[in-house]
Amino acid sequence: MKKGAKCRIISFFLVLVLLASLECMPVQAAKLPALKVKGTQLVNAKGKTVQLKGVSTHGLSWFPQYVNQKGFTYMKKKWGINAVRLAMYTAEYNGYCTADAKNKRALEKTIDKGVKYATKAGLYVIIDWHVLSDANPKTYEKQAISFFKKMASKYKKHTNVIYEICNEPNGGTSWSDIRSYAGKVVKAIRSKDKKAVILIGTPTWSQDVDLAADSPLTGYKNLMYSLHFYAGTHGEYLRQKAQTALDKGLPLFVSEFGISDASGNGNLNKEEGSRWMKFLKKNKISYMGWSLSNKDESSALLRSSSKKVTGWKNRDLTPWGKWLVKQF
Ligand code: IDC
Repeated sequence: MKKGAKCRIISFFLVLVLLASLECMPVQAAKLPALKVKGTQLVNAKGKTVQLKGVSTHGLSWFPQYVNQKGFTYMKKKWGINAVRLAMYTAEYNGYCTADAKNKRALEKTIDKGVKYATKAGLYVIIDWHVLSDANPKTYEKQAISFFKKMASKYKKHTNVIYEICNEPNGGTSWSDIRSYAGKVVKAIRSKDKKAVILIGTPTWSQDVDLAADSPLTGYKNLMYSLHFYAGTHGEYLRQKAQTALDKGLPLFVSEFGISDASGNGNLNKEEGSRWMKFLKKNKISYMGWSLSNKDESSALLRSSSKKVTGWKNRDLTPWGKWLVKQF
């Protein structure tokens, strides 16, 4: 082979390697201002209250197609959202801790893409360790520590990344178990990132915020506690719990909610939903609607007949989807 041809082949491969490594590198730090927790509120650098509003994906292994640049940018521009939540199940349906190494890599890749697309779209992005059938976050505590260390070291310069360390502890998991788990995971995140906002789940599917308020985690800044509700099932009694927690100074974040019943299906309760929205607005609590998917269930934002992954029109949205988009 001629020397020139050899050179061209080598340069071609060098360019390929360079492109591949660029693809793996985290994107430039976001231009979005870092948020802090002050009192019970999320605030910007000037101390002004910020209310994040957005949607949660369904499980990332189930519906990865909705993690795409056009979709994220569309929701920001047309729906007016300012945040997105990436829900990664830990146990069920190809969960991060139960499926094989290949699936784990695929999930991490989807998160990388999600953060990249959110950053480009100008959205805050929540990385959610979606504890559900595994009930007690201590079940996969070791895995959580190494996962969040990895994420925090990768995204420490991304001022738009928020960590949610356990979606919904349940099955009788006590606040003291969650508190002990949170102490370890928060420590792991803080060893890489001193400031990122961290959301901590609460007992009974992230409802018992009053228990967390009695003994919140101490020694760290920028922690918030998750409050989840589904208006078809949860009403005034849960708002009372939330009020109790707020009165004790606990910062709350609604990282997931719906207006169907708690199964994610059944009838919508719009009246109760409106009462919740009033409560969130009054207390400037951030909220993320479940779920950006076209699964055939009433908590999906998209109709099952719609195969679009961006550019949704009214006819692509379910009744819940239409209702939620009006709230943003
Ligand atoms: C539901 C999904 C449904 C799935 C089920 C079990 O909508 O398609 O089959 O999980 O994985 C939560 C959970 C969230 C639930 C949702 C509705 O955080 O994962 O999603 N929900 O049941 N807490 C209260 C309600």
